[in-house]
Amino acid sequence: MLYSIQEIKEGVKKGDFLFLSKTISHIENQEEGAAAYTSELPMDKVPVLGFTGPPGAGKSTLIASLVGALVNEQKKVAVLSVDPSSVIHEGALLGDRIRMREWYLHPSVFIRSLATRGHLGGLIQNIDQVVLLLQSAGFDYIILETVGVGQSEVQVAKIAYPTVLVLVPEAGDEIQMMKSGLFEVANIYVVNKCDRPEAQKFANHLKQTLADRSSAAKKTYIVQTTANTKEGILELLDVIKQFG
Ligand SMILES: Nc1nc2c(ncn2[C@@H]2O[C@H](COP(=O)(O)OP(=O)(O)O)[C@@H](O)[C@H]2O)c(=O)[nH]1
Ligand SMILES: [Mg+2]
Repeated sequence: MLYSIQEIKEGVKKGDFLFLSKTISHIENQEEGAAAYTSELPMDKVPVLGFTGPPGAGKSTLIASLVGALVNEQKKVAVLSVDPSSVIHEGALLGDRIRMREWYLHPSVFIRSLATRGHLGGLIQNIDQVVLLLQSAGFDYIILETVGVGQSEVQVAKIAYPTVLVLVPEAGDEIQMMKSGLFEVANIYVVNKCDRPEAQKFANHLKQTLADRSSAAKKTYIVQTTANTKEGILELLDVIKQFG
């Protein structure tokens, strides 16, 4: 049974997680009438933070730590992870669940994954709508996690501001990112896994590369983190807040 626009307005205002989850399912499955769900929502200007980067870079770990810092500030946070629904990815999804485990039952944290089903047009429209819904549901921040492997992530990055590109000091990733176009759309560059020996060298190289590429108009930020020990997380949050 689909909801009426009135039910949506009331349910979203209450911010009930179960209701939000059901509503997102309707949107995700493109149920009849779901396209109109967000037509009368207030469109609050809630920041949408985008996290992208190669699989395994530590996006989920970083987000889990950041959520911790935000919850400490009494903030309410919604985390959306966008996953291409392929069999190989199920393992990663499970990994995300483990990484985010401590937040699954927290009353200030709403976590949800969206499958992309390889259908780009539908995907973007759906994400827009889900984000809009969440922006009306009383959250202080919405965090989007996408795997930075293709053009769809560049499009998702357009919804988010700032977009955080998570890189790791491993050969190949950097080159992959530069090719993907994500390098251009990112506002904040995170060098994660700074506990690795090559991290400083990688960060220096990244700084040089960005200095060579970026125009004077675009200020770039590089933050070094070790997500699993929460090192650099508060610094990252400070930088994110500058995009207010
Ligand atoms: N050594 C180290 N491992 C990390 C760090 N951040 C994340 N990891 C590990 O890297 C793996 C992938 O992390 P995950 O957050 O799932 O990456 P995602 O695919 O980008 O979301 C996990 O085993 C994490 O525990 C870090 O700063 N240092
Ligand atoms: Mg992840």
